[in-house]
Amino acid sequence: MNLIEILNLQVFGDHRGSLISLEEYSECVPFTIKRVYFIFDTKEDVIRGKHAHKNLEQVIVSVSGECDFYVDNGSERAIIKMNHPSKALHIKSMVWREMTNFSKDCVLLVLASEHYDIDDYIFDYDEFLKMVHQIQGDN
Ligand code: T46
Repeated sequence: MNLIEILNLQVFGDHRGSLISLEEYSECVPFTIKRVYFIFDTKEDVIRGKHAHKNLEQVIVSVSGECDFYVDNGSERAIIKMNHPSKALHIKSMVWREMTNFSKDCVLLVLASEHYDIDDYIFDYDEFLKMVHQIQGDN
């Protein structure tokens, strides 16, 4: 399983400025968008996330400012600097995520494949690893 997909979004720019468009069922958003949320005004030294999702798929863009996005699928890990609106992350299910180093002006826009469901969250890292190994059949 790919740990994460980093997408380069097309920027429509002219003398007035720039525009990026995201459409469901496109190459960039390969699911129905059931929910949109944005994260802003995150305080310094805060770690957000610290969970994985059983089913949820998301496309995430830093539309302003920057932060670091740590991802871990149980066997691979990466830190992606989210520092431009044309850079999107497509995170599928069963990926542990943590977001840190938020700049004051950071706004993360998230397109989600499912409605909010607290039962879809895995908050315990050991439980996450156990589930990953069960899915891979190597427990
Ligand atoms: C994720 C990362 C990138 C809602 O009521 N509805 C929602 O759709 C969401 C996303 C959150 N909430 C409530 C639940 C909490 O009381 O908003 C509060 C903050 O959410 P949370 O602590 O989950 O925020 P993050 O930044 O840790 O995680 C969020 C998403 O929850 C998560 O799915 O992948 O952003």
